[in-house]
Order: sequence, then C-alpha cells, then structure tokens
Amino acid sequence: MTSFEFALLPLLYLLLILKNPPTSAQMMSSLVKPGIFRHLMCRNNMYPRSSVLRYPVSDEQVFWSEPFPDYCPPAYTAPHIGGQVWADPPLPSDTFRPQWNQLDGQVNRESFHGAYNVQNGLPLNPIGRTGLTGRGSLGRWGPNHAADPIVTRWKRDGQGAILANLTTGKNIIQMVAIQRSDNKLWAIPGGMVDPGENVSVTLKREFTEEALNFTDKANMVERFFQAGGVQVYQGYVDDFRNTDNAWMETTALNFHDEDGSQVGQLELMAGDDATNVRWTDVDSNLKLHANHADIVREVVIRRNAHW
Ligand code: RP5
Repeated sequence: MTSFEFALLPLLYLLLILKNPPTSAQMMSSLVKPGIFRHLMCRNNMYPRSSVLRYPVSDEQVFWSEPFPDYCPPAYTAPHIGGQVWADPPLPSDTFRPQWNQLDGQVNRESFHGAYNVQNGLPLNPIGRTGLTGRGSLGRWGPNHAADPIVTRWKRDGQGAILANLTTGKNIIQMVAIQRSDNKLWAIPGGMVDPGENVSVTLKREFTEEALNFTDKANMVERFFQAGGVQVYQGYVDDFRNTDNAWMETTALNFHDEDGSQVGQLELMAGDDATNVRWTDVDSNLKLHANHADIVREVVIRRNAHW
C-alpha cells in the first residue's frame, strides 16, 4: 500500500460508518462491555458511607484475565443490610444456596451480560475487579437489578416554540433528573426492581416517588407510562457501590413527551431518597451518577437531539 493510500484509510473508514451506521443494539452493547469497559466510578478510593478503603486497582488490572497475584481486597458488607427483606443472607452459609445465573425463585440472578463466573461460592463481577469483596451496601450477591426511566421533553420558549442549539441547529432535549441523597450527584430517577416485579411497574413507581411525590395527576402519569417507553439500554451500571461480588445492572427506557402536554407540564417535587429534582438540559456537559450520562446519550441519538 502506498503512503497516499494509507493516508486515505481513516476517510474510507468514516465513509463505511456513514453508509452503515451502527444499529441501536450495537450502540447499546458498546456502552459497557465486559473485556473492554474499565471500572471508573466503582474504583473510588473509600467505599461510600464507610471508612473502608478499596484495594488500588489500575486500569490494566481491572480485567480478571490480567494476572494480579498481589490482589488482596478487603471484604465489606454494610451492617445495615443484615436481616433486611430486600437483602440476601450472608455467604458462605449452610442453609442459603443461591441459584446463580438463573431466576432463583422470584429473585433474578441472571446478568444481562451472559453467565458470570462463581469463585469460592461467590459470584464474580462480570466487568472485573473493584478493590473490594463482599456486598458493600448492595442487597444481593451478584446482579442487583434496577430500572431507570428517562423522562424527556423538548425545551421550549415562553410561546411554546421548540428551542434549538445555535451551533448544531438541533433541538434541545430536557430530562427529569433527581439529586441523589447518598452521593449528592444528579441521576436518572431509577430504583431497584423488587423480586418478581415487572420492570414497567418499577419505572413508574420510582419516577412517581422520586420526581413527583404526589398523586393528584396519577391518571395522567399512569397513561403516560402505559403508552410505553423505548428501551435504550440494558446492562451493567458503573455504580459507586459495586464490589467484586455484587453489582448493579439496569433496564433503561425513554418516555418522551413530544408536545410537552403531559408529564412535561407537571410540577416536579423531590421525594423518597431524592433531595432535589429538575428538568435538565441534556448536552455533552451533562455529569450524572454512575454511567447515566452515557445511557442518556442513547436517547439523544435516537431523538436526533442536540448534544
Ligand atoms: C443506579 O442506582 C441504577 O441505575 C439506578 O438508577 C439506581 C438504583 O439504586 P437506588 O437509587 O435504589 O439506590 O445504579
């Protein structure tokens, strides 16, 4: 190949991408992929709400495939989860025998990323090391399933006209974001899926509890969620609570109020474990809890909104 032809390679690659844009499934699976994604948030130095220090793990040492003979993470399970109905009993145990990688009674122990390994009786984080064993403050060993409703509307001026960004010319989308009380970060108002619960129920419940905190428009909210959302992500969440043996996974759906006449008009009110709630402009400066900004980006792509 001549140096001229070599120089043309990036251009050819770009043309190929433009001709065959990635499908939404490909985009979703590239968000957090075992073997590629390196933990960012859940290698935080001090485990949240504790004085336990995680064992330092460098970018290269995240993957289980990378030998790390000195790896000696502390074990920590928060005392307050003991005996809670939403939490598993401790392990090892003579009586508690979880059925890994399957539906275990009502508890879903399957990962969206395929079968995870079990080592010395404990499930292994499918992404890699976090510097901590045990469950931390998560209730379940293995995957802890959540649901995240991304409720959006177009940003409008006082006359109701949709506002576009002057540089990109694309319409500006807004989302309902809550400020979490545990780490003070802004986030999608998601929550845990109860055992046996349908994700659609979790999505509506969490949104109502965290972002509305009142029920006078309950019928309209019910209809809005019933109309159905668009699934934009299903998989691992880079949550600051994850450990080597317990981690968050989510199903995220976008519920869009196209003409702003439904949920887009409601007065928001923070409730449950949210300290604040607001309609937030979505763009590339968005900083959210865990990898929520990456998940929201999937909505932006689908709606062809400004980023
Ligand atoms: C995140 O934590 C999930 O994406 C979801 O938003 C949330 C669920 O945990 P809680 O808010 O119930 O603590 O990892």
